[in-house]
Amino acid sequence: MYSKIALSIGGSDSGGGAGIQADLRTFMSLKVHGCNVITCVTAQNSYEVKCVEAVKSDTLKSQLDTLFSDFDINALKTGMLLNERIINDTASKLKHYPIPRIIDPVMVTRTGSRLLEDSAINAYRKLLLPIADLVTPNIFEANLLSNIKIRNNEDIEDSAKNIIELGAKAVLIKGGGLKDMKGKDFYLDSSGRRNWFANKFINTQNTHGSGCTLSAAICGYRALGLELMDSIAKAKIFIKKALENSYKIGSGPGPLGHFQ
Ligand code: PXL
Repeated sequence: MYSKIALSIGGSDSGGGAGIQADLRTFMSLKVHGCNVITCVTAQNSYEVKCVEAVKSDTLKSQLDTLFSDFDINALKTGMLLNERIINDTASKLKHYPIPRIIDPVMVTRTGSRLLEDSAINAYRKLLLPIADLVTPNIFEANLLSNIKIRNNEDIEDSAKNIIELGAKAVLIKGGGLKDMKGKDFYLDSSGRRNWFANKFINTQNTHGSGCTLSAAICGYRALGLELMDSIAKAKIFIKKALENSYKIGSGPGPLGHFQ
């Protein structure tokens, strides 16, 4: 019980449904101890991100140093990194920790709020993709990372190839942003292994934090020692159940039900 540790590096969602809070709920559900490094604080409810404040550079780096000097962390994921400075600070530390690194390149919420400054996209390409064991972009993020306009499943496969060429060891592009690709995610890795992971589509408006939850579940299963593709397959089952258990708490999209 709780012998493994996962770390989430990302933003705080005051609404409790996405970001660090979704990640910790996911880790707990998998019985993995969750550590967290806060990169920024958001003031948000179910329909808007009202304000965002970045954590200072020293505070960010100190959170990482303090954790790694004591805990034997088994896997980590990144979420909302907000700007180039935070990406720089994070990447300069992460490259020294040889544990599974899941990079969720969070850029925008489903309700359209920007969670990353435009100038930071190149920093993702240069600094984080080359040290990623897995990158988990949605369609919009894959578009921006690969400069490929994605309209169908062939475009998804081309975009994935491009992201691997940028140095990521593996990529999982989430198809949910396209009408015909709900619940279907494409996996490709640097050895050429490829797979379409498909879930039955769960029709709910309450999807706030689903991207965070998927990458956290993959990270949690990696922390437990599962291989990457097994971790993805299990995370897909986890997210299906969490969507079935999702609920509404405000006037916008509600959070997933992580307790299983
Ligand atoms: O789902 C992406 C995401 C990540 N991190 C934080 C968020 C969100 C979406 O709302 O608020 C803090």
